[in-house]
Amino acid sequence: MTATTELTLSDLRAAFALRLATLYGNEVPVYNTLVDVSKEVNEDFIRRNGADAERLGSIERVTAERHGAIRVGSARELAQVARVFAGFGMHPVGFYDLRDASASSVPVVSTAFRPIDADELARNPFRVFTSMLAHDDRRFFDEETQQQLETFLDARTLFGEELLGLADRSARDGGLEEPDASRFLDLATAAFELSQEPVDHDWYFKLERISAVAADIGGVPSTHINHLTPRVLDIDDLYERMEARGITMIDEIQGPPDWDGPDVLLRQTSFKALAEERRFRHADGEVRTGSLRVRFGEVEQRGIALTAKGRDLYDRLVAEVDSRRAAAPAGTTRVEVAEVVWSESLPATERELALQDLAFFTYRVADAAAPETQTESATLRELVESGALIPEPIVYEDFLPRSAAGIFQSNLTDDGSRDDEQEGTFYDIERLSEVIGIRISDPTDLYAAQQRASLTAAEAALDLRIITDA
Ligand code: OOG
Ligand code: NI
Repeated sequence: MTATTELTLSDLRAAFALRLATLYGNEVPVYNTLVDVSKEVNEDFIRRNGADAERLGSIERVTAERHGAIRVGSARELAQVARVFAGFGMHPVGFYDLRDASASSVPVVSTAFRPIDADELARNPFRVFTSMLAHDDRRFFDEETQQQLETFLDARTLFGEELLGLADRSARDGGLEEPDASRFLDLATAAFELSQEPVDHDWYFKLERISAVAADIGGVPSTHINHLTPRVLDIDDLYERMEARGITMIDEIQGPPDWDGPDVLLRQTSFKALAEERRFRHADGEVRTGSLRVRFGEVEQRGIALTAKGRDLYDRLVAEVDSRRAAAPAGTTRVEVAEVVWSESLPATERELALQDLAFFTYRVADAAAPETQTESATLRELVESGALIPEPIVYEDFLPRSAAGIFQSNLTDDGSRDDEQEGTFYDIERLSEVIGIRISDPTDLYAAQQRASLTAAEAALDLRIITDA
């Protein structure tokens, strides 16, 4: 009897992430520089900070960690890519409407496909930020352009039947055996490779005048990886090292500022898109080489997930920073104002973030925590302050709409055009769930469930009821 090797969903996901990295590194070599610098940053950070450095993820996980970004054109394409990702154990989480998060023309709505369970995330956290063109949104596309887009998008096939069939089988059976596993990986990776087919010049640039993002989605015959993002432990250090190598970064690091308290949510930055050669078919029928700037490099630093209450506070701080900056002397940066606002408004310790119900933690029962006196209940604060329960941060696995818009925008050479007098197409998490045919999870619900499960286990271990403010 021969033993068959089965690749589980997480094996397949890890292999998929590696294959995409090889593909993307060949297509955009500066990505490899970014990965090298990220490794140096992480190694130096561990050297400086010892065991504490791994509080938000082991060095193995952080070094291997990537998120990708892709863009599709229609509901049909989004539903299909969801099937492909399900074959890798990646499910839709979160809804991001970038049409309103951005002043320029970014006509997309997005979700992220990622593993959901804590142990699946620990095995391999690969996630893909996935945007769908809102091609029926009248603010961006008039009726004629909408129809042309529909015709163009309906005529292309991004994901073939064989790929979709293998993906469905992998999702159903929790993985695939060889040789199907390799075939699935080959087809899935190829689906995200940059097409060599010539681009219709006039159609592409008609869309580009409306939105460079729309052209990148609806002006080309297939989809491709837009970027792959490594994770670093010190994004300020990375930013400086990239600039020192002569690579132009966008003006600011997006998201929370560098400050003395714990890292929360997500900080991101990117370097500007580089010119890449593409072949264009012109109206005279001739194919000539030109260049496009659509793909860029991005890097991120992840922090602790915020509760709904913490997120409200974060959103208020973002607004506060904007209004104080408007009143500040010219030349004051967002980051300078943010450092001040943050130190005034947010607790500077993990413990207080936990006890004020601002951020998510799991709670571990301390080894020597057999309760001395038999009490029926205790508050979370008592248990944490006495050392009976040890909070451990839950890492933010998702994205931020304003940062995403900033990342999209930082790579647009002009603002495109939009007509805000028109009514936009309505999208929310429910509507996009219907498009995909799968319920999109709310990220806050996932973190809350993880925290709750740890408290329930602690209650059983300590044999008492834990009283929380939440
Ligand atoms: C996605 C931009 C957003 C992020 O990390 O927030 C993003 C795109 O450019 O397609 O990747
Ligand atoms: Ni990204």
